[in-house]
Parts: sequence; structure tokens; C-alpha cells
Amino acid sequence: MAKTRTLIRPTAFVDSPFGHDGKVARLAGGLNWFASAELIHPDGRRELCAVEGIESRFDDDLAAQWAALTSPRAPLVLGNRRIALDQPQVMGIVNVTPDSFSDGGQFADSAAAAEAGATMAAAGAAIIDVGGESTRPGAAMVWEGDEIERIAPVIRQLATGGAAVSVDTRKADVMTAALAAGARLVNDVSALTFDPRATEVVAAAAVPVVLMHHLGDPQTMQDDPRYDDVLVEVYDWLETRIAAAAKAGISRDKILIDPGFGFGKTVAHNLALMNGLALFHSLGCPLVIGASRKRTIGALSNEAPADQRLAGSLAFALKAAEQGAQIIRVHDVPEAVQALKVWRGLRDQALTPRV
Ligand code: 8Y7
Repeated sequence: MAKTRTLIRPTAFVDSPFGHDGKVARLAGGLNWFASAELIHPDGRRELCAVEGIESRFDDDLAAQWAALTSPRAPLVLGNRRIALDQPQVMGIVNVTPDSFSDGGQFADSAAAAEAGATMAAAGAAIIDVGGESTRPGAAMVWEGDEIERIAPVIRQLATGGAAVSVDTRKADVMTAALAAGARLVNDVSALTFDPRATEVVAAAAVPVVLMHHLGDPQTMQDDPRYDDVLVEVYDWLETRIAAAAKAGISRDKILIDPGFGFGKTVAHNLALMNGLALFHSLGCPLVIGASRKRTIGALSNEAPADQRLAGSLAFALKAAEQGAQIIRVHDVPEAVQALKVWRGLRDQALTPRV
């Protein structure tokens, strides 16, 4: 894919903006300030630029990227809930599947699954993401009717109890059933590319949607994925998907983006995405990231199995927070919430002017 433009990746994060007027910029209205940006040129060249005076380098396109990068994100409205996006929020995972890779088959029935979701909400998860089809590498497809039967009662019970619920699905009919059951956010790992009717369902319901990058389909996505520059290619792909969704009538302020950790990526690709995550804020959408219990953690820790990847999951959650990710999708909610509260305490201390 030909790259024709320069991108801006925030880097050199500082503890505090105080005393650094004009030398630092605030990332997406959140808790992070940065002193430099890496300009990623079309030929792949990286150029480090101080924030001070960086405007002198801007053409119209870079000025628009900069405005998106440094403007606050509006709160996410899910039914009668408002989720502030000026700080990282936790999305708790409830998989109602017999074969999810890390927690498959853990629930005896829908009441037990809903109970687990309610416990996550009580522990501080802002959103509960309910899914009925495993999208792990090599997973088989699930028939819509089965998927609906698995998730609808769980969503209904959680929504009735007051939780903000998202539905993890790629299928229009499942989205429709989930929205009728009370889900208020669609999390589509195919970014509305899997089911030709999914876009209209989301547009008509006027609910927010997470558009996630992936390469290939779940059956084959881990067969030798290749990129020339994973960060730039995922960025361009998400930008194209945002434009397509907007053209189809989904309001831009209802679009969230996710680089799709583990979806058609090698360990090196995943790490490059995590290190460069702040780049994606110039797309102007809240950023969702899910690395919880994923294989990259095993690859970096002597092949620890999925149920022994909590510490690595927390390391990635903190890295994501540091790069301004607004929503962090996790299995282990109390642990992630605690880690982020400590991170938040550190940020608040640094952001309190000395007296
Ligand atoms: C992600 C996801 C999965 C992710 C978003 C798993 C459904 C595999 N991963 N949704 N879903 N982002 N937005 O490990 O990374 O949970 S399934």
C-alpha cells in the first residue's frame, strides 16, 4: 500500500505539564502529556520533533491530525450511562462460549454468566462485553440462532441490573437481538466487514461501535501475517473503515477504534502496536485495546498458559493507559481496576501543582 502522508506519533511522555508551557501537549484530553512527536514520513523515515514549534511543520492534513490528537474525547453515552473518557476505563469480558481460549465453558448457565458480569461491574468495570462466538485463532463459526440463545438472556439480565453492556459479535442478526435485550454498544472484531447488513443495523440503532483491525479471518489470521509497517498499515486500515462507516450513516462521534491485538499479528507486530499505540489518537476516536491473557504474553514468559497470564495482562493494561487508551478490555476486572487506580494515583500526584 502506498503511503502518501506523514503521521504524528506522540512520544516522550512527561509526568507533569507544569512549568513546561508550550513545550508539552495533552493527549486526547486525558491524563498524559507528551514533549515530542515522531513524524512518520511516507518513505518510512522517522523524525523526532519537539512539541514546541511543531506547528511550523504542519500542512492542513498534519494540522487536522494534531487537532484530533490533542482534543478531548466526549463521554461515551450508553443508554442512560455516561462513561467519561478523560481517564482509562475497564471493559470486562463475559464469554458465553463453550470454546473461548482463556475462559471457555466456565459458566453453567446464563444466570451464572450474568452474575459474573454483575460482579465485574461492581468491581469497577464501566462496560461489560458479552460474546457468544469465540474468535480465537482457528475457532469455528457459530450459527446466529445459537449465538443469540447464548447471549440474549445474559445481556437482558445485566442491562436490567443497570450495567452498560456491549455485544461482541460480527453478525447483524445477533446485533439486533442484543440491542433488543439491552446492549448499548457493538464490539465488532471484523469492523463491520463480516456481515454486509451489520453497518445498517448499527447506523439505524445509532449506538456506538468498536471497529477493530484484523488481517484475514479467525481460521487463518495467524498463518504468517505480514506488514511492511504494522503501525502505519493498521492506522490506514482503521482510517478507511471509519470513513466507510461514516459514509454509511454511522456518526463519527459514535465510532471507537481498536488495533486488534493478536488478530493477524505476530508477537513483534503486537509489541510494535502497543509501543506505538498513541499514534491512533490522531484518528479522533476513543481507543479500545484488548491484550488480556493473549498469546504474546505467553510468548514472552516461557509459554505461560492462558490462566497464568494475569501479570503480563496488567503490564499491557498499564502500557495502554500510559499511551492514553480510553477503554481497556480485560478478563480480570478487580486486578486491572486496582492496577489502574494505582497508576491513576501516580498521575494525580504528578498533576497536582506544588504548593
Ligand atoms: C478483542 C476483542 C477479542 C480485542 C476488541 C480475546 C472480542 C479474543 N479480542 N474485542 N475481542 N479488542 N475490541 O482474547 O482485542 O478476548 S476475542
